[in-house]
Amino acid sequence: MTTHRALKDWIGKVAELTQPDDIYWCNGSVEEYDAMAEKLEAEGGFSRLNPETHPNCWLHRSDPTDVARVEHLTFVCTSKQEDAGPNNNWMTPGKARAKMESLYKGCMKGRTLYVIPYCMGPIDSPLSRCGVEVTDSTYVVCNMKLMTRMGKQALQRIEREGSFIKGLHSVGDLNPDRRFIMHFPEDLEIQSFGSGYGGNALLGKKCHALRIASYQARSEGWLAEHMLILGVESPEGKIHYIAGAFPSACGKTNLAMLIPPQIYKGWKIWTIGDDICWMRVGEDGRMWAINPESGFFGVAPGTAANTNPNALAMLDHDAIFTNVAVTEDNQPWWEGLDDRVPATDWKGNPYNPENGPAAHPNSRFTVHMSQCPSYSDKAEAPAGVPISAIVFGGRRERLVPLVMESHSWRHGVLMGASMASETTAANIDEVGVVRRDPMAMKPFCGYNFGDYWKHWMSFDGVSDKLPEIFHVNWFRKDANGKFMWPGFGENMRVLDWIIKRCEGKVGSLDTPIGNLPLPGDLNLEGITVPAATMEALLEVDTAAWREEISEIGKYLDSFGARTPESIKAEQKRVSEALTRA
Ligand code: SAT
Ligand code: MN
Repeated sequence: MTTHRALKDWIGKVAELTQPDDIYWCNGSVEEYDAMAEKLEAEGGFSRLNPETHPNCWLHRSDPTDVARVEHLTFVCTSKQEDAGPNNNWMTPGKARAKMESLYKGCMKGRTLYVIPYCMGPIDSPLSRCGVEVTDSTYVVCNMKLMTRMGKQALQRIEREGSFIKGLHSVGDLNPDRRFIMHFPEDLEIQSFGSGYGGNALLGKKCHALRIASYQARSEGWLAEHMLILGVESPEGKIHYIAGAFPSACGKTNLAMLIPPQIYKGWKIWTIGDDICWMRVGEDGRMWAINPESGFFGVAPGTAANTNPNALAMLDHDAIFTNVAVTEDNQPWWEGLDDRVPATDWKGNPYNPENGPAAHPNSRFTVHMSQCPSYSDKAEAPAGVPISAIVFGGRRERLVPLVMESHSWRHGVLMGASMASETTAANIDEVGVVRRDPMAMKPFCGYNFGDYWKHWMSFDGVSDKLPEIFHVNWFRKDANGKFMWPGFGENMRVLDWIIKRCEGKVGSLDTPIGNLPLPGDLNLEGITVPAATMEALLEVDTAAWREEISEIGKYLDSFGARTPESIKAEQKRVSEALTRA
């Protein structure tokens, strides 16, 4: 229980509405986690994986209709529709509350109501923020234990500080027609019903740390972003931290855990986070960042010894696997892992390739970040880490070069706002369609994108030590549909160039769309990318870019009066430069 009056009152009200059999306050201990996992096993929601090869690892099979975030059922409920913006689904707070109240009525009968106090960010960091998730899902409790600082210490901080985000979650009956993820940023509240999956149910993640936090960050002068954070250490021991925004399932986890190729002997990549980054300009004028999460909820398919050996190494003990396949001897398996043939698919049926992939394309692992071999204890630093570069990237088969540096902060904001990507299995919609995804925040910005760009622009000139902004694209394909750049560990070569630019050690080719590497400045030692391919990867197709910048202009304008003049001016500047080119 708690001494916090408002918290106690709220739990009382929720219990009255939802009618649980029991109320349980989570303390966050290891013993509690183990007991919860066993309880979930007894409920049929967990099964133990091979204890010899994967000690303390669990398999969860979700409802087959509940396998990804549901953007069409996700709402931002501000008093005024313009504040949510065209980038969000909107409902009046009154209507949304009434709808949710009718769904919550009696929904926890026969179930336990769990109270999960959690802290997003290091428990002693001034950048961290707390919340309380109420849920009837034992699976959510187990995941929240790995993904957040959960339990006693978080509750103590809440009691000390007073404020917290209220998150109410029930799996309901998992009926997709009775599924809603509602956000009330003005009241710092989240209500989720009808899904037990990932970002729909682990409310600390996208709902709190992105949608609600981005809203708070705007009024408090900081940034809550969909970014990984990594450190690049040189053989001399100097570390540069880089934050990178990529849409869901575009390789953030792989990049955050990159192992440098052979020729980068003595270099080391440190992982701070793989999904979310909270940043604030420090007294020294640099941008300081924390990862609000304490674990990884990563995409399993494609994770293998050659793509992400660090991830593989952290997944053989104390992990949760959701919707993966299993082998005959009960080990977790997914497409791309190795050439074994699984025995059972993600639905629990005997594996038959005619029924599609064995593991669901959005199947996931949940694991505490300390299990990652490249984990940096700077992830616990209350002050965070200073960011040298911000990198934006999408999944684009054509047009967008491998890497380019922005001309300025303002240009960098335009680059971020212009991001586009082919959609992935992380959302329930169609896969492979190009859509605009500014700063990879399309599904996650808790307010009008026009205001969001204005907020980003407001940092212009506040300090001369802000991060440099870059844009990358690992996903270019040739005429035969083959990837042109080797990617994965070889992306180190691009990070190397980015750092050299930050340190002013190399020049660049100034083009209307950004500064590109000069021939020879990208280190290609030890890989064979044909010269023509390299040229294509760094080519600026002026005619196609004129079209792209005009499309970008239209997209920015679609946010009407909320689009700031500063970003329109930047679009105009680039557009004119392209006309002259
Ligand atoms: O399901 S989550 O939102 O947690 C994962 C993702 O889409 O990035
Ligand atoms: Mn994500």
